[in-house]
Amino acid sequence: MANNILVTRSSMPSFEEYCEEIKELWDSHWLTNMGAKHKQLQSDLEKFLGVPNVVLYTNGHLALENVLAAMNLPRNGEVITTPFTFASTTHAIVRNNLKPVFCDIRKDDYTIDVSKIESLITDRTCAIVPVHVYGNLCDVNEIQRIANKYGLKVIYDAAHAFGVKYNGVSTACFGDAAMFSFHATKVFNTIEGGAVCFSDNTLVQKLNDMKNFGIRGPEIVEFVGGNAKMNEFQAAMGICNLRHLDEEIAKRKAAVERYRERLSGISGIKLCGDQAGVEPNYAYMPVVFDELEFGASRNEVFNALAENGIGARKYFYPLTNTFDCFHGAYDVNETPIALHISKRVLTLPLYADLSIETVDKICDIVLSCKRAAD
Ligand code: T4K
Repeated sequence: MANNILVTRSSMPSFEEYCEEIKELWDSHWLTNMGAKHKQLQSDLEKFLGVPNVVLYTNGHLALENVLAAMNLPRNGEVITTPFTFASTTHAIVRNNLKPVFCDIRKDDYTIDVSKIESLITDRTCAIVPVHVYGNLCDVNEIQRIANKYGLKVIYDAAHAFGVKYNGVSTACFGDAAMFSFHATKVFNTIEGGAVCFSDNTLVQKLNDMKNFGIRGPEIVEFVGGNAKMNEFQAAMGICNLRHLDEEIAKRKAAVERYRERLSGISGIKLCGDQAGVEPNYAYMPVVFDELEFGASRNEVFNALAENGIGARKYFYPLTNTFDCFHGAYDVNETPIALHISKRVLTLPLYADLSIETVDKICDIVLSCKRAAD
């Protein structure tokens, strides 16, 4: 049976609102290369996130690759990160000729286990790339303390954490820089897109030139850059979607609350809870299944949902440190909790327009797996 409820569904403004926003592009014929929409979205985001600098990108991955390159990290330098993430995080490190050193994750929120970072630091360590996975906030204070002690850069993969705040401060404001993804599947999207946020003003020119071939002026090419510019149609989508972000998050919250009502307290099911001081964005709905207690494995639940037209996803399985492309370079046993969780986690459908009736249907199927095993 074809899946008809997928893990997520892009949020879009009304057709009329988007058309109104892009109308001017037919007057100006200015479609890309840091046009008026690009400038407006950048300034809207700086205000919204309360961060001094936002540089926009065509996608989150190139944003992360570029900001890592901009940090002038030594070739083959070691970067402490986690394998419980999307391919992008690890690939951005490796594609910068840096060496990922994998740290395990915490059992409760799946972010980097800060108690294990210091034991991984060597004289080649140059940076930490933690991931606010599912929008769960890393221990930003402890990470900064360690980074200050050892003189390390901190670049957050905040792809999932747009709109998340800690004690009223946006995730854009932590570390040396934070990268957001504005992909179609995210809480806030620009179709494809991404951004790097930071306070160091000296990085602005560098990042802007890096995403535009290293071109400083019509006759000056300062260095060998690439092309990672966000176009005007993407920026226009962002301008529209930002107007509806509060509503988007409120609708997601309602769905998450229903999931929690139905699934919490069931033996063998583990959900993420709210984090102290954190204003969440309800980006994903991860559920961890303990086969012994629940009576059915993650894969059995996945299959039961698929048979009923529900497309849950195994974000993040497999771990990035097991990817074929690395030819066994990393030892997965060094991150046992990440391995444990990746074999048991399922992200259930979650998006703004997901109805409570559909959440109930999904929960009925999940719970029927337990009953079948009793
Ligand atoms: N760091 C982290 C931690 C990330 O999770 C990501 C991206 C990045 C960095 C890199 O950011 P970007 O360069 O992507 O901006 C999806 C997304 O493509 C990817 O952005 C995301 N993470 C990752 C977790 O999920 P897939 O391969 O699972 O996507 P796909 O095509 O299977 O789509 C998933 C579901 O989304 C579909 O079942 C239906 C829905 N969907 C998809 C598309 C493309 C829509 O509703 N509309 C759409 O246009 O990677």
